[in-house]
Amino acid sequence: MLINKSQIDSHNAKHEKSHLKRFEAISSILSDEGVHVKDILEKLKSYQIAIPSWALSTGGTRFGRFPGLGEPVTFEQKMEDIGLLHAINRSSGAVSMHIPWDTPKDVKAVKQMADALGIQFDAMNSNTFQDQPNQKLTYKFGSLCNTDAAIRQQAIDHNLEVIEIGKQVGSKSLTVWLADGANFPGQQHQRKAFERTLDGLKSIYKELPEDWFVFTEHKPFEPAFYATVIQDWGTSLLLAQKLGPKAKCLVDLGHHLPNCNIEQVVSRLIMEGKLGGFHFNDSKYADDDLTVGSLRPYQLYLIFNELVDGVPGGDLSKSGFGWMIDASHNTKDPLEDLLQSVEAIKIAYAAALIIDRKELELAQDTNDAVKAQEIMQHAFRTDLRPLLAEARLQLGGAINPVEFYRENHVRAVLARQRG
Ligand code: LRH
Ligand code: MN
Repeated sequence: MLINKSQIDSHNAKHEKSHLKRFEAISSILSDEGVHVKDILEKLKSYQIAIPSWALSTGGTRFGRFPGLGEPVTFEQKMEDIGLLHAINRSSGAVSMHIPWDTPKDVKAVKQMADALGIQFDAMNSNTFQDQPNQKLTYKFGSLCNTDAAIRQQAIDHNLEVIEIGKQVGSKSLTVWLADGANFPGQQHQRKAFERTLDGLKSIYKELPEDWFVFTEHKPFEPAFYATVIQDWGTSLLLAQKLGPKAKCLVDLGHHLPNCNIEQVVSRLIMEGKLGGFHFNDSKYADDDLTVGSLRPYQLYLIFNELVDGVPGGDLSKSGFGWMIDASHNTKDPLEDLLQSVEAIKIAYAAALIIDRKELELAQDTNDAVKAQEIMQHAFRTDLRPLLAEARLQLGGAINPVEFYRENHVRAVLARQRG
């Protein structure tokens, strides 16, 4: 299913009058506050978020999965759905592939399709946390950390295969998330498991093309329920520092224990030049993979505050970081969920861009906590949705993505087409 321009135009024609009223109102308020609205619009327009190929259908949990209609099965159909999202919000111009879940039958055809849809290939994801049908050796007791050298080599070879596919589609990075760990004290030697993992990553690192990065993704638990080898940002940073300049740390927001100050972790990684990118999602308890900003939009805003503060000029699209969503849908239409997630990410970015950083620095230097909070919360509480809508409008997208999606019965059309 392709979205055509007349659908976008008729939607925008309906919403344009009220949109312009809101946009002009907030633009004049922000200009009075010394904010360069044009500059922010350009930053928002060039900021693209990658859609995970594995989040376009219903994820399910171990207790059940309730698939919806018209969900994509082939990688080509997943690309089609990402093309739909991008046509609607002009902000989803990249895909993050997961191998072997998305091993394309015809890489060239997939690349041509992506080019036609204006979609880039963001980080590739390897998978040594499941045993594939014709796999020789099991990852039951881990992959790169496994005590069996043949299993470690099998995992290294898989990552090199993923890099090969990535090179053909134009990706420039590999995300390595390892389920490796132990369920019981004494089951695994903590240091030896780390050292075997480091050795394995070194074998992968030395095969990385010159202009590529490898991201290590930390996670405290699940599926390992006592110790995970790459359990937190400290271990991920240690690995990245020991591997070299092409190794960075990927921050999945759901991979932090309750009350972890994730924005402080981001600040540290930026400071060390070791932030590689993000898997955006939201959670209340654990790795819930819920809609971004659906539970803790203020934490997301605080993370973007560190990013805008840490990246020269606050232009995140030029930072080289990986901006990816990693979510799983159980009760929402996957495409509506992703439209909401992209919106929440861009709202957090926009709010961080309007912070009066001079006044904030003064408040921090004079230990004026009240003033600092006033400045921070003023930006967070300013409704910047008209700026996002204007950015979309200027890029040829829909003023109100979710409404557009429903007005055009996109899911029903997909269900009819895909049966
Ligand atoms: C692990 C994870 C990882 C992906 C997987 C789908 O929880 O966040 O990034 O490989 O989800
Ligand atoms: Mn993730």
